[in-house]
Amino acid sequence: MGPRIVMLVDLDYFFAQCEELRNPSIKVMPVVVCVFSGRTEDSGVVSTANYIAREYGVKSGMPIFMAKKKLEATNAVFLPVDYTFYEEISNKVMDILKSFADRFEQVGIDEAYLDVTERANESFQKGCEIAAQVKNEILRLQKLTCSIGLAPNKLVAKIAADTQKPDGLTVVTLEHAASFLASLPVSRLIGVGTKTKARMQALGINSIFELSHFNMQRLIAAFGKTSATYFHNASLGIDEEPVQERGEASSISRIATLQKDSRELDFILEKTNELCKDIHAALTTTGKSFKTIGITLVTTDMKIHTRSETLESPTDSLETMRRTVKELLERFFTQQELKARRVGVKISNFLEKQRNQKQLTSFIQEAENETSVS
Ligand code: TTP
Ligand code: MG
Repeated sequence: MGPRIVMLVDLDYFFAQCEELRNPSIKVMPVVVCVFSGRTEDSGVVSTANYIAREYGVKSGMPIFMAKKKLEATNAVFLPVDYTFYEEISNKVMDILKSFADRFEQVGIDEAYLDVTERANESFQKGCEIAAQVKNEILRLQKLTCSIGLAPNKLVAKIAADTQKPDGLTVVTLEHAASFLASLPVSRLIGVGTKTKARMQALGINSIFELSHFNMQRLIAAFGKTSATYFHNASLGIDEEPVQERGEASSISRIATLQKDSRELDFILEKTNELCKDIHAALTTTGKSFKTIGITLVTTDMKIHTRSETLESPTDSLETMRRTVKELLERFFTQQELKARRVGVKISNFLEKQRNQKQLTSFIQEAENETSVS
């Protein structure tokens, strides 16, 4: 069985592109979509900007007054966010994407992973053709451009998609995954934020190549086993996270809002332990056991993050559920510097065994043997 074929589709400058759809005459101007806080006329931050505005240095998260300054000499348009409108368009695009996928996972308002392994007959060439069709259909039906990364897993697909924007299609095969990543800075890996990047720099690690060759014992000493293993595997382009359908029939989930935004593990665990207990009670009535445990975090920037772990064998243990949730949370907060606003837990049963598990496992072992020599 060949490697998986996974794509990440990310719509270009999404909120601003939606605004251009509504009013095509602004397409030739810098367009800045703003979250106005209402305190003063210009207080608030930039949500996103079109690529014309980006040429002037305007970015997501920048204060509006700063964006106005950068665009002073232009005919720039500043518009307030209209989530309802963007969501409507997002839903239509997601429906198109679903029709192209064996398995589909939406990860944000303008992003989704598609596993196309089966319909591409395990051929990367065919996968590329599907990716091109996806781009054509989104353009034809919704008049929107997107950027796609096509790769053997989610991790590489995401980085590939970010490489060429807007309107890009970047393909990275299994054989080229490690060399594709090697020259990139570590900050390109999901989970390496400003703090982790600085800690890696202090260890002399700047590029992903340097990370992949860094002594494993020292990496564990610096980041702990779970994160060190993640960083090491990620640096080699190894990632086994499946593309997960949301809302599967065989899943039980609970989500709750935290009393305050937080990244404090003990505080969050109090809430997730309660959720686990609820889920476990519901599970008991079904008489089933589960194999996959996932967490969902809505962070202060309103983005939705999910992480999951699939166990070797099914279980109905509350303790295992809680322990796995704790590990997933620990890993998430080592990789992200965001605070959580809402937390969720989900358990699910996977009927089919993940198709390429065996092959990837042997790839990991080979890769580790190679690097442990250095
Ligand atoms: P992104 O996909 O990160 O950004 P984008 O689509 O605007 O641009 P790109 O071409 O680089 O993909 O985010 C999707 C939408 O989420 C974006 O259009 C607006 C919103 N958003 C914010 O409101 N604040 C932020 O800080 C970011 C990063 C995004
Ligand atoms: Mg986008």
